[in-house]
Amino acid sequence: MSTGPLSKELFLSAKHLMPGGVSSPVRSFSSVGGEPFFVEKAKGAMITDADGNSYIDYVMSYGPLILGHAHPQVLEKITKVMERGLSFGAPNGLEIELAKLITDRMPSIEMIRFVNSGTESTMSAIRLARGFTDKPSIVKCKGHYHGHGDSFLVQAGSGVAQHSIPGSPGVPTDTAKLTFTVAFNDFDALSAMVKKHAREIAAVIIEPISGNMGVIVPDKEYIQNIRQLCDDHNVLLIFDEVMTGFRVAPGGAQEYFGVEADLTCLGKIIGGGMPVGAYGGKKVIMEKVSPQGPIYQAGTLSGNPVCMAAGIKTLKLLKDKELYQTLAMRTQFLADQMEKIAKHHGVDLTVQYAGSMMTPFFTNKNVYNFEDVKKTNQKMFQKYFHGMLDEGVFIPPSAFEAWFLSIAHTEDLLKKTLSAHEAVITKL
Ligand code: KE4
Repeated sequence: MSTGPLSKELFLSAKHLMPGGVSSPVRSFSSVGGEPFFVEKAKGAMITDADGNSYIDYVMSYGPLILGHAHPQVLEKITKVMERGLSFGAPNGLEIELAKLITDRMPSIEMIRFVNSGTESTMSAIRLARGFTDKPSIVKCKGHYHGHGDSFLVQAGSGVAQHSIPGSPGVPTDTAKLTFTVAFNDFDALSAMVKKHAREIAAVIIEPISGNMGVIVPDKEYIQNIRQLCDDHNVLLIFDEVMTGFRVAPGGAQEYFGVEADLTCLGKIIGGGMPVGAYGGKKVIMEKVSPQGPIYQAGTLSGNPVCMAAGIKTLKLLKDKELYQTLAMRTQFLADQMEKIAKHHGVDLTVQYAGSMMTPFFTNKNVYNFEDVKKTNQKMFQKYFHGMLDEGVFIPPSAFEAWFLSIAHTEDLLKKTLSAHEAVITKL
């Protein structure tokens, strides 16, 4: 499908002013071809482009909008608060309110610092880990995305060294060398790495449930074993729960697996669509953060009242457990039916999910790591993406992303999604 005339015009102007015409690369449709539509408005599970075309939205701003777009109670709360000022550059009570809501649900977080994005939360968390342990290196998993901090934009080095090399121009080799990369879901590889380099490794940072190479849910013992490994070798365990936090369970992946991290990175849902990130964890570690401790981190808009208000109302509306059960049931229903329909039409499809995030992989195998993901049929995904768009369903424009359901994704919208899915599958 080609976009409508107004989106085309907007994209043309945008490309003169912004690299690729977008504020974040995935939005450019570069992974699937074609041009992105420009959004006019969104409400609930629906998003409408500049030419008036509406779609059932499974991007949902890549995770924050578990309550759906423009939830009336969130808007009401923000409006009230913004009339008292947008940003103070001084402490305000709403920071305490959101901090309490988060720490009540994630007991591993005894103390928290607000920032403005997931990238800031992970960047700050590894600086804190390095400062606390006085060790320079970190370990991350291949296929995990922790934002665009230099230490994370790396790729596996050649040979056994596992010292990473820059994954983007502009990342210094000396910085990349301080990041070890290892396959996700392979405890032996991680254990060998940590045992060999424990003296220089400050932390292991992990997406406890992968979302950024598509959804991959590891076995519980994998996560439990990593916890023990870090304890045994004086290495901090950082859970990057920017995506999974308050998404896969009321208390995030740490509740899902029953495993606590030393530090947790958050974003997305805790801002309810407004720019909020946070990192937090054991008091003995967090007390090292400036101004209480020597490890510096700061931010002009951190903790600003309007963003805090959006997060507070969002988390308060996420209070009841039934909501998570409903979201999980609907996600499972959608995933199972999508697989069934594909099988009926002889198309290999595996849909992996956790809570209300899911990813369809065009393969007849389970997907356990980044190597598996790369073997899935990307060409077929591209056709599927455009087919679904033509049918009025907007899914993430990359096979390496997660779909997000919200409480606004009613059974009726799921049925509409499944008929679109069947219409597209038969043409693949
Ligand atoms: P932000 O800086 O984009 O707020 O958060 C970075 C980040 C950190 N950790 C995890 C687990 C994340 O998923 C993210 C951001 N997720 C992507 C979606 N794959 C954001 C979408 C985008 O880059 O535009």
